[in-house]
Amino acid sequence: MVALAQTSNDATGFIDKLVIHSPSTGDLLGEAPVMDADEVKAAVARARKAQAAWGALSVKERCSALRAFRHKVAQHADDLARAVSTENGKPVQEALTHDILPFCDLMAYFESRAPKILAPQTISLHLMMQRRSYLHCIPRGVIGIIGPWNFPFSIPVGDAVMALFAGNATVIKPSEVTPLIALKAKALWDEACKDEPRLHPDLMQIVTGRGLTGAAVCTSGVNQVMFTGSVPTGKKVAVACAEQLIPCVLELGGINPAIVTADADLERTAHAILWGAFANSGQVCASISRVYVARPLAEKLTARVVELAGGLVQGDPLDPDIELGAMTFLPQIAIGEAILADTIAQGGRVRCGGTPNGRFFPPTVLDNVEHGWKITQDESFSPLLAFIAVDDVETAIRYANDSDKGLMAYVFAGDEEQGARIAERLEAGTTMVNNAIDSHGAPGTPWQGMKQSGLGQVHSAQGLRDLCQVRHVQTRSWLPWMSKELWWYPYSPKVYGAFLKGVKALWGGGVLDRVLRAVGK
Ligand code: TXE
Repeated sequence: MVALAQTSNDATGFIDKLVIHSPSTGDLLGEAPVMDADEVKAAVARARKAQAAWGALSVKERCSALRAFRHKVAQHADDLARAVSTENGKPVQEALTHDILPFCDLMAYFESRAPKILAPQTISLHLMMQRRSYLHCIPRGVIGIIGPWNFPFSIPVGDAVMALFAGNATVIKPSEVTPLIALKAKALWDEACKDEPRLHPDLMQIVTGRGLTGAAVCTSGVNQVMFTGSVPTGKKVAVACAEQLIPCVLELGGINPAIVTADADLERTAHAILWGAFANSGQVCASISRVYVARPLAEKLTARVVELAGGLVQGDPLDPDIELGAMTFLPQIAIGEAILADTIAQGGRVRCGGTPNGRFFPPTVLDNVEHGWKITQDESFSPLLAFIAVDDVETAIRYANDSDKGLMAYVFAGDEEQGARIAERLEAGTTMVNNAIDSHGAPGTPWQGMKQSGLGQVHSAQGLRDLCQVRHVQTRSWLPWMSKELWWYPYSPKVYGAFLKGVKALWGGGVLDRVLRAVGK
């Protein structure tokens, strides 16, 4: 493996175009334009025009039409997986099983469930029980999607299809590091439109460029933004959306802890932590980066993970035997190296891995680490894994929660029920027990961050509804002959007195409480 020079997709020097090189070989892969604010606005206008007919279809019709796109993606799965692997540097098997497969499953999941999820919902009323209230879901319009480079297909295109199920049109701004795969997705979308007349090419727009193009998406008249990326950029997106008074969903990464109890199954825990830390070279917002392990198990577990890590094969990501590819984003290597150097300087011990070889960062396991060091506080987004031995579960929980991020957490416990009890106390959007990182692949579950890890959620029934305006309609269901409600004009001391009596009788601990007690409530 040779050390590769910085490629232009990491540089800011190209003003007029993005020039994309393979992270693993340095080969030129292609170019994409850098679009300005006017071009972004024009894309939003085209999308809005196409949305009118799309949003007017029933949810069921949209679901049946979108099938054509799922077919195209699944039929081109090999081609797409290779394209993701080539541009991003991840092993081709990961490209298939982390990007393409979950995307197809997400589509199939919402195709069958979206009609029910987006159907009008009746709200049972309380005091005003003579009324009938219901919620109905209306598409928001055009959804802007600003994507990252670590899952360059499944995140932006997955967010886009959810927006489409909800009846919106989409404008995707892919990461400047991996724009080509988004253009490939768009080509497949256009193909699907030829097979399915209810789909329109303009429902999916791709605007390529760097940060300024992303910023332009937020101010281009879109009705919502879905952003995946870093915390500082996420905050800029939130401010821009606040100024437009449009909602945004932010997915901003994490420094995800794992707690391992003394009775955890050593083999499963070691394999899960290995994969959870090193899949996609640790460039996953859900990666396991810090393990708080019960002291009696600490050496055994660390040694087993080190042994397994030593067997991982790193190299050409297109080779199906390869388990670790190249780092996608060159600056990430320096971030990882700085955190590694800091850990060593503080007394941490490198049990395997260490210095990167060009774009290839070996799986690196450290122990003798103390909670509070940089490696337990800063997102490395690289294949660094720290083991911290702890004396009791309470300390592990305290350390796990001592972070400004809260995306994912993990518990490994022999007793799954005890594991779930620990999980409930962890400050994370999702905590998995005896499993690692793949809950994003379960489309019915929410993907959401607490604290600095984000706002809102993607996936899940709620995530789909959040892509709609949820409107409330209220009608009268009984007492329709009443010419006015009791609290309308005119006001008088008599009416005031009657209401006062009612408040005391109903809620003052009298009649109502006696009735509720009598019926056991
Ligand atoms: O992110 P940015 P980058 C983390 C990881 C990495 C760091 C930086 O730690 O080191 O983020 O990566 C667009 N308005 N994650 O530079 O800058 C930009 O063009 C609107 C975690 O890639 O946040 C790109 O499309 N958009 C993450 C997207 O935002 C703007 C996955 C993300 O860029 C913009 C990747 C602006 N002002 C990196 N500026 C995860 N959560 O999984 C830039 N962009």
